[in-house]
Amino acid sequence: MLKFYYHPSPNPAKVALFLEESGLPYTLVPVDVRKGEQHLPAYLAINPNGKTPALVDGDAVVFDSNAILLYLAVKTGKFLPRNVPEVRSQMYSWLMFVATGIGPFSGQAVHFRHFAPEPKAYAQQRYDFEAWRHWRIVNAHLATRTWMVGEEFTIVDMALWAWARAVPFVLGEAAWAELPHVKRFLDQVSARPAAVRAEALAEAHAFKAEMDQAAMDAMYPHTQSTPV
Ligand SMILES: N[C@@H](CCC(=O)N[C@@H](CS)C(=O)NCC(=O)O)C(=O)O
Repeated sequence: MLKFYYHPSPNPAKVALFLEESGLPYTLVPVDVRKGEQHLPAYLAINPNGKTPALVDGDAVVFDSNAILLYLAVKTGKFLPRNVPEVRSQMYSWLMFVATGIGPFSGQAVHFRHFAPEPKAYAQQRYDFEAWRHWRIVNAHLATRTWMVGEEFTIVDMALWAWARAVPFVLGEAAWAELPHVKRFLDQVSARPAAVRAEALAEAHAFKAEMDQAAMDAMYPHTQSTPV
């Protein structure tokens, strides 16, 4: 039985979608990052990066959401595009684009838009600019195609969907007017029954909702009221 270490936020959502799409049996293990559970020694033994998600499959331990997607796709043979170089090369490129561009820049844009203390104008402008730049690339890519790679729904779409859900929080409520193709993609994936089930996992546990000082300390340790 797979053990899926989960928090209701974008990177774990990618894995939740794969697990629900594939029907693989799994046990959900909540990791409440606003309570600091990502820093507990038992969790760090699974994911030394102290972030969610992680996956344990018998003796195999995988951390980092895109690594987990690749692991599960290779393990099951599901949600991979056609195995020809001109298609697989696109899969690796767009998967890493989401992993190293969409995710980190969107995450930092959220941090500076919603949580960082002043002064933050320069950092906010930089991450807002970069987040927009990445999302506009995706929007242009999706203008002429249904899915990110090839003709089928793949792990790249799962990775993108998880962050597309957060676009208004990342870029502001007006963002969809400028990203209509991303919105079409989001609606199409969100309508899949597995996506509905993946979203419902957020209710599986009473995760801490408040972003109070203790949560800030856990998630942004450099801001700690009592530095370690
Ligand atoms: N590169 C990692 C990033 C994981 C990550 O940032 N996870 C967030 C949730 S989306 C988290 O656990 N944050 C807790 C923290 O930063 O302390 C991945 O893709 O898995």
